[in-house]
Amino acid sequence: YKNPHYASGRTTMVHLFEWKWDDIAAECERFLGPRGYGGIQVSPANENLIIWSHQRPWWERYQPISYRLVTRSGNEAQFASMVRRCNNVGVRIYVDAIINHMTGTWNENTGTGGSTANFGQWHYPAVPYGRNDFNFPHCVISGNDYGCCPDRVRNCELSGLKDLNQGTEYVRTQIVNFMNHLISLGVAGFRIDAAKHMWPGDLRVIYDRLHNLNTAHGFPSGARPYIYQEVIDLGGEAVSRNEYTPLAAVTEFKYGMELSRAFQRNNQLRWLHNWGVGWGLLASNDALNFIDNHDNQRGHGAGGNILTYKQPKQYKGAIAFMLAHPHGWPQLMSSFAFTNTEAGPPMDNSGNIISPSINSDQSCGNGWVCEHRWRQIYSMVAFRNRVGNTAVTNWWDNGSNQIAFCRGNQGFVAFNNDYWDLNQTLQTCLPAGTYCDVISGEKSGNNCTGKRITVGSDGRASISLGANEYDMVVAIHAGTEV
Ligand code: AAO
Repeated sequence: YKNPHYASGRTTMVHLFEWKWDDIAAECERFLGPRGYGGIQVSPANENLIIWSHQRPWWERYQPISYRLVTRSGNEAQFASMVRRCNNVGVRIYVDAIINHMTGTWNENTGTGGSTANFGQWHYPAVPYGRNDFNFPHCVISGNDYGCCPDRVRNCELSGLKDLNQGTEYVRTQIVNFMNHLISLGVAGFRIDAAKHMWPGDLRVIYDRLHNLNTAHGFPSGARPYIYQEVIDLGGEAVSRNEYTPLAAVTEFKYGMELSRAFQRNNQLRWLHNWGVGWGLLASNDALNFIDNHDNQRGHGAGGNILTYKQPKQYKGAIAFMLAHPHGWPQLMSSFAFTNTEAGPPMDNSGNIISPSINSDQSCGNGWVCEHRWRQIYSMVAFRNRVGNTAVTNWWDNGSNQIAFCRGNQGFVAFNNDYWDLNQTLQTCLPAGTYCDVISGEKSGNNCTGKRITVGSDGRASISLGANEYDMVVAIHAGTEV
C-alpha cells in the first residue's frame, strides 16, 4: 500500500482541491501529463450534504450522505471519464475517502445526488446505514481527548459527525464496496480521511479486502492501491502515527510545519543538512509530504503558521526544497483564492462550481490560484523526475540561510533566505556546460529565458542570488543545457 504506482519517471502528485472532474480531465491532457506530474488527489467523490446555511462551504464535502458518486465536481460518468483520460496521459487519480463518519446534524438534509437522511435517528437510507452501524454510546471528541484518550478519539464523534463503527461486518462491507467501485473505475489509491479516528485493526481488514488496481488502466497485475492515511501527530498525541505506518503510508504534518518555520526565518536553513529521519520525520517510504494542505492553509486541523500561496517567495522556496530533496513522496497543493476560511470554491448563485480559466501566460483565472502552474513549481517537479533516486551530495551552507546541494551528477540547487546576497563559486557536480536556471526562466528551444549558469570542467560554477530577487532559488539539472 506504499507504492503510488506512478507512470515511469514520475514522482509528484497535486491536490486539485474542489476541481470538477471534466476540468481535471482537461488539465491532465493539456498540462499535468506533458509537464510530468505523477498524480492528482481529488476532492471526495461520494455524495455529500448540501449546506446552504453556510453558503456551501468547502467542508460540506467532508459530510457524506451516501456512497453514490455525485458531487459538485460531477457525476459517476464524468468521474470515470476523468480517470480514463488522466491514466491515458500517465497521471494517476487518488480519492479522498471519507469512511470514518457520515454527515452530522443540520437543519438541511438533502445531498448532492438528491438523497436524504434523518441524522437524529442515525438513518442514511441511501447506503443504507442505521443506528446499529454507529458507535454507541454516543459521545463527542473534546480537545483534551487528543492528549489522553485513544478510545475516545476512535469511538466518539469528530465535530459531531456521526461515527461509523468499522468493527462491524456490515459497515466494513459498505466501505469496501465503495472503495472497490472506485478501483474498478481505475483509481490508483486513496487518502484515508481522519484515519486516527479509526482503529488500525479495522483499517487493516478494510485495506486487505480491496481489489488489485485495474490492469485495463495500465497498472501491473497484482498492484495494490496506494494508501496514505491522514494522521495528525506533531507529538504529544494519545494516538501515534506509528500505529498506522505498519498498515500503509501516513501524511507527514511535521514536514510542512518545520519547513514553513525555516523558510519564514524562524530557523536557519543550514540545519536542513540532515533533513529526514534525523528531524523526527517518518521513514522516507512511509511519508506523504507536503507544505500546506486544504485544512492547515486555512487554520483547520494542524494549523499554525503554515506557508501558503499568500507568501509566495517563501512558499516557492519551501516547495523547491521539498521537490529537490529525496525524502518521502511529495504532494503539492492547488488552491482557490480565499479570505474567508469557510468559503467554498468559486461558484455561481446556484452553487455550481465555476471552472478555472487559463490565461495566455498559463496561469489560472476565475478565482483559482493553480500553484501547480507556477513555473517555479512545475519546473521543480521536472527537476525531481530527472534526478530520480540520487543522493544529496556536496552540501554547502554559509552558516546561516544560504544553502546548496547536488543530486548525484544530475541536478544542483541553491537557496538564499538571508538578508544579504549570495555570491559564491560552488560545486554543482554537473558536467561542464552552460545550463538554464529553471527558477528565473526556462529553456525554450536552444534559448534560456532566465539566468545562464556556466559549469566548468571541475564542476564548479559561479552562483549569484540577490537577497531582493523575485525568487530565492536557482536550480539547474541535466537536460537544461543551452
Ligand atoms: C464542520 C463544522 C463544525 C461542525 C461539523 C459537523 O466546521 O463546526 O461541528 O461540520 O457538522 C472538515 C472541516 C471541519 C468540518 C468538517 C465536516 O475541517 O471544520 O466540520 O469538514 O464538514 C482533526 C482530525 C482530522 C481533521 C481535522 C479537521 O483529526 O482528521 O480535525 N481533518 C480531516 C479533513 C478535514 C475534515 C475532516 C477530517 C472531517 O482534512 O477537512 O473536516 O471529515 C488536534 C488533533 C488533530 C485534530 C485537530 C483539530 O491538532 O491532533 O487530530 O484534527 O486538533 O481539531 C496544534 C497541535 C495539533 C492540534 C492542532 C489543533 O497544531 O499540534 O495536534 O494544534 O488543535
